[in-house]
Amino acid sequence: MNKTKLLMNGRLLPQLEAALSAEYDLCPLWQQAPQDDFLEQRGHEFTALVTSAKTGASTTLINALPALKVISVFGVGYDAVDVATAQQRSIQVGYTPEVLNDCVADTAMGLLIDVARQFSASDRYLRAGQWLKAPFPLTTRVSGKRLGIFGLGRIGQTIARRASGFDMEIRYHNRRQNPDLPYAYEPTLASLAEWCDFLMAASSGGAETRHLISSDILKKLGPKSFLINISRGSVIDEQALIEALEQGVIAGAGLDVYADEPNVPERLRRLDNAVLLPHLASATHETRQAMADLVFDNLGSYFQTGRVKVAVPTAN
Ligand code: 8YV
Repeated sequence: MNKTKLLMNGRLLPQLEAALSAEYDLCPLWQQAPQDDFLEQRGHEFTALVTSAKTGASTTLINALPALKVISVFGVGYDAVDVATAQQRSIQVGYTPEVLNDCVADTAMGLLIDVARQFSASDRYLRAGQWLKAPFPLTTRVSGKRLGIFGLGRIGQTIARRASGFDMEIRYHNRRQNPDLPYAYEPTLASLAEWCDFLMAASSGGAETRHLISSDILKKLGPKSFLINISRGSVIDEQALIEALEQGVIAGAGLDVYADEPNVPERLRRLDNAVLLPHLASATHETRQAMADLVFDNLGSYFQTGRVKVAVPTAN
């Protein structure tokens, strides 16, 4: 029996690629040069597309696949996928929420503690032989402080539970208040920033949240407070953040995501009050395997039942 053709946009975990190619006739798009010609001639052959949160699926790609019925995304963020176009064409879009909540929340707390207590900076200090000359300067306490979470979804709530273990007081801002949550709601991002010692960006990316953390919000956060971002680089005005860090408008930032990954501006890399991780929040063996399994299962479920196992919500 002929295997179903599956178009792959960007590299995935080796074991996922192996599992997919055992089940499907897997076609790596990046190996087809020139891609435009390939899509024009053979785009109509594909009913299924597999991609990552990073590579996504653009409007152009979706439009070049007239028979497309299902997209399976490796990741919880689908801002790089044109979901509106896909859903208008009744294309099922599967993704991988929940399974990465713990590792992303662990990373969020790690960044928060690191930027406040300066573990990375003090590690550099020790290795440079500075401890032999003087003790490391005092840092900022974490326990009992105020944590403002922007975007109290599944990941935000997992972070909140961890922060409660540090006796932190928690408030949040979302597009809408959620009365089922045991945390106080701040009506605006500005009031949240003004209130908190640590502002945690845990919202989704995309046009709706682009640059919402602006120079004004950073001024509201203030010179003793910290910003942490485990969501998407697009949520923060990165230039404004660099200026705020350089000028002491805020105390520091812990970042896992950037405006133009993997390019991180030199000015940001020079700053000692920034902890910079290379977008690794979900990158553990266990979590990435769970994500890979769900990418595989979403496709399998579509071909068995006509529905992916976990579909992205309907676009507004
Ligand atoms: C991705 C992420 O796994 O899930 C997301 O949205 O940002 C990460 O967990 C990573 O970008 C690879 O696609």
